[in-house]
Amino acid sequence: MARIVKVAAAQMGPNVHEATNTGGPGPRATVMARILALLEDAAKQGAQLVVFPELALTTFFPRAMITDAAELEALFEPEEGSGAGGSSEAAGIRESPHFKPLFDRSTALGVDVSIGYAERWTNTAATPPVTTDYNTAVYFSAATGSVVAKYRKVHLPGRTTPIPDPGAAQQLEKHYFRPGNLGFQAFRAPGLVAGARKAGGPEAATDGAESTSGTGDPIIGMLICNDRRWFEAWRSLGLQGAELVLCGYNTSDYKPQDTGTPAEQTALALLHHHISCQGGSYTNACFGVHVAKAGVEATGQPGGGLIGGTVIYDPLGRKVAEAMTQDTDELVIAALDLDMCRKPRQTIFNFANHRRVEHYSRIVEQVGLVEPPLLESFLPE
Ligand code: CDT
Repeated sequence: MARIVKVAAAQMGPNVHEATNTGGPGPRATVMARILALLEDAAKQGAQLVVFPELALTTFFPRAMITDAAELEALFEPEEGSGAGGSSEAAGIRESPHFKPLFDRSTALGVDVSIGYAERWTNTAATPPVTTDYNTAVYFSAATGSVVAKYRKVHLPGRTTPIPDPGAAQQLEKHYFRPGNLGFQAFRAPGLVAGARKAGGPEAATDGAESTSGTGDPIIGMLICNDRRWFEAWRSLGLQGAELVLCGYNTSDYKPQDTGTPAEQTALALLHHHISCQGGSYTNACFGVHVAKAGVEATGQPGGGLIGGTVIYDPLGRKVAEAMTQDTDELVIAALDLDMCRKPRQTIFNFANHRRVEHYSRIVEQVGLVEPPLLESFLPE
């Protein structure tokens, strides 16, 4: 039975905050109306899954230092529970007034959704309760009417304090968020393909991944923006057989403090984006769905512009489809045959046959760069 999933990458134009032009939530109702319009359009075109960008409900506020507590609070979705706050405790976001219209409509249309937002998690089991902010994405399954997976961004770029130059573009994710604590956990999305093998079913294989590979419900992983540049993240998902990697992003197009004209910097940012996405898909034999929030969110502010580049790559590293626009709401839709993941997994990227983990310890034991020692002296002439 063919395992084909029709996916829509829902690129979003800028979420402009007219009031402060810096970092507020933007007019939430307008943003949600755009998100719902993209969902409706995708459903009409037969999409089964719609992927939205990182921090889809708000502007990319880490470009500014926000000191007003109320303004900051309005950018976050509050959630709470007595554990780490993974998908099993995601009822809060399911019922959040900001998200409920989207999840209700997604359920009615039978279309899954993956979307990013700023999460304010309170662990109520701690005394006193502990609140932690994360840059988060959830996967909402229309078949179950619930959030079946949550991912918290692991690689937070930028700084904890602003660059002390008023002309510089800021990237303050390390100030606003803590690194994700849920790891790179792949999961299966129910109801996307017909005839998927189930655990304990009459025909279920008993001899491991080799024989069940490519027969169950689709295996999905989520990354958020900067994560796509880290091959450790991709491999963590690849090792779980992820067939579809979903990644929303906000990547600035120009920083005055960097070298090059705006056009040159934008071209380089797009090049690095595509290299990362293409390489991740190829070396892990998976599809990658990469979705931009794009365009100018904060006029006249350094770092106020974001690249487009919404794109879908296949397991051989080929572009399947990409956005025509660089700064507007636009759907990029493709039917993805998940069976394409199988051949490279049986050959060049057959991990079980070819990986040499005895030589990889440095990757997890060492964080920063350690060069070989300097040579003692010049080599003789
Ligand atoms: N949102 C996010 O992670 N943005 C970063 C900007 C880093 S500067 C190139 C990114 O990796 O795209």
